[in-house]
Amino acid sequence: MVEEKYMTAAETTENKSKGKGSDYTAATIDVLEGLEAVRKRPGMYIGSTGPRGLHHLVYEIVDNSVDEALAGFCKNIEVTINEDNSVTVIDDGRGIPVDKVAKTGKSGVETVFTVLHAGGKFGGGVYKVSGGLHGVGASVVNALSVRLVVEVSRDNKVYKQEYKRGNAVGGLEVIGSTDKTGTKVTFWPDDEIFHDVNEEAERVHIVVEHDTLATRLREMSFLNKGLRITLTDKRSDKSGTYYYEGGIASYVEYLNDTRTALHKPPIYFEIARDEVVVECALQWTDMYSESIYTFVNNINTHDGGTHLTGFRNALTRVINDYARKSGSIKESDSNFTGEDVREGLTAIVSVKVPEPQFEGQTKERLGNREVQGITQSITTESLSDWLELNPKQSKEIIGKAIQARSAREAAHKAKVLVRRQSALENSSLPGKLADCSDRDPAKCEIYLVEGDSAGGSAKQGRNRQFQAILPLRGKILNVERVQPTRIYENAEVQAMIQGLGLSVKEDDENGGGKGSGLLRPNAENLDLAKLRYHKVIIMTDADVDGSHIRTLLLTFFFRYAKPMVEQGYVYIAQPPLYKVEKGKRIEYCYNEHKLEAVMAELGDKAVIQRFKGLGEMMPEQLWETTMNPETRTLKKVTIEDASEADHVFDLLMGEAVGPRREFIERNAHLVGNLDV
Ligand code: 28F
Repeated sequence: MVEEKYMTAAETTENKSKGKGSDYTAATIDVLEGLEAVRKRPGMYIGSTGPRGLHHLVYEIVDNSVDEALAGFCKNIEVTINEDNSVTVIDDGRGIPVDKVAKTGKSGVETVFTVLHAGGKFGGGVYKVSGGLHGVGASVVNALSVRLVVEVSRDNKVYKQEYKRGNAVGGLEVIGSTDKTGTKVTFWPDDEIFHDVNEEAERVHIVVEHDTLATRLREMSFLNKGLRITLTDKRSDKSGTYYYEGGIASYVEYLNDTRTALHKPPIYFEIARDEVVVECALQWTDMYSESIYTFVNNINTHDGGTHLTGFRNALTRVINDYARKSGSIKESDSNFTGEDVREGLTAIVSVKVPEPQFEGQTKERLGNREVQGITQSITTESLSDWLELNPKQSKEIIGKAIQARSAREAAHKAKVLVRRQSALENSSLPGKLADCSDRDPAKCEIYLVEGDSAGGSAKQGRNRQFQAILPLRGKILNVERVQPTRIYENAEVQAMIQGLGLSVKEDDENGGGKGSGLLRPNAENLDLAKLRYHKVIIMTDADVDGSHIRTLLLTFFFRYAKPMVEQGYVYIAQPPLYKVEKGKRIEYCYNEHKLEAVMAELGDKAVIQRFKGLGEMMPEQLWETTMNPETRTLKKVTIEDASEADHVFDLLMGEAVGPRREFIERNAHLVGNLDV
């Protein structure tokens, strides 16, 4: 079964950096061993040698420029993807120091580009993006580049040094004079390291993608207000400038641009305490889900941490206190839960911490205990002041929390969910689920198939030992726009919840009460131990309808079962688009590119069949091409950037027809094959 897998080229190529003979200082040996280690196991330093790892190289170099901005010396960063797929980054910071660094006996420039983690150890701004665990530093980029050229402008001179696969090919030379300061780096990623493996297990070269960089660079400019970042793609002449005076308040407005805000502008505050800077932007909308993104020194902490805990504690406390003090809720009324006050909230919490401690498997959770109290006290003071000063808008916000609380309590009282929960418990499975015979979830997979005809051929084509089929009728509920409790009323969603065995852990703090089983947006207490299949495979037609239902399903999983996506349980089946036949030869083509190649090979005598829908395929064809683990390709759904995914779904699901129409037209390829 082919899943996403990248070979580390270094495992296939002897490392060429080993020099022969001449004397090495300790530092030189350290450098050689460091660079060799990077080329031997690049995945250890940049995560993977696939597209994500390749883009990581760009982020490492840009992060060094952002460090200069954080230190207050850089205002502009230019990123260019050149025609030959090399990348150039230019900043107008102070320019990397050129004098000798005592520790390494090399110039500051050579230190930054040849000593591992140099960026972190050698000064620079107080809050280092690249200095953190996430920043492996520019030396890793250098080691994984077939060539790298750095030019430094400072002290009225332009200095230049060149490297090949991390090794300096000359000294730091003065090549000119200037009255500017700054640093310019161009690097050519080493395609011995970065390549993809396609269906035919052939190596295909991977290149930097404009849109991928644009998302991260836009986020960087939101996080660093006043920093101008331009991106130019010389291969397509696409270019964009990201510059937000409003910083994360503009970020919140960007995320909410397809929603109806309850107050304008977003609430914003930035306060420093004990060397920690807490910067927050909040805006409530008419949505039912919450979107809170947190950052430490510009690093996205997807798993939250002490800053998020402090923020959420303050939010719940302040909203409850204000609601009572302003008489919006009576003494006898119950308190709002955290979920109630966060319903419809979009917020960015961005803290700057001198010595951040990251925890968790992916090091994306902040551990510093002191930051919780600092964030909590700053948020309490700032939010209380804002509520006092904006009584009209505060009333809107409290009104939303009141709605959320009553919906939760109504659902709880109605016991609708408890009945549902007992139904789940005695596992009365939906009628149309064609279950598999194996009972071990780890071995089982379920196909969510659109329409009864495709469901029929999937049931016939499958291996009933470990493959279950759940046909889903037409457009399932658009979960984006309804009260969380109403999703259970939708037969399709309920069949899926029961079929998959989705439920929350008993003692959920959301006040749904014992055994409420309430599946709410952003459920963190999803009980994956009860999941009945460890592969949930979305199999829809390759047309716009199919991609719409796939997007609805993905929205449901993102909003109500995010851990399922994060832990890699959700997949998208890849049915073939064409069948090409010539004599005995049959070829299935999964994309236009492959079709062209096969047609070129077989010539125009070949007969092409375009599969418009899964239902057109014979059951054994469907098995052979799309369901047989030996021959199929499954695309694992990963959350590359929840905020982007959030935004994409919002555009697709939101009520703002204009932006959606424009988005679908601009991204037909994306919507057609939504892969986030
Ligand atoms: C396009 C990539 O890498 N910009 C950088 C600086 C500035 C300083 C610095 C960098 C000091 C001795 C290591 C300057 N003046 N853009 C970049 N701009 N690194 S990287 O210092 C790094 C250490 O060697 C800098 C005073 N302090 C720091």
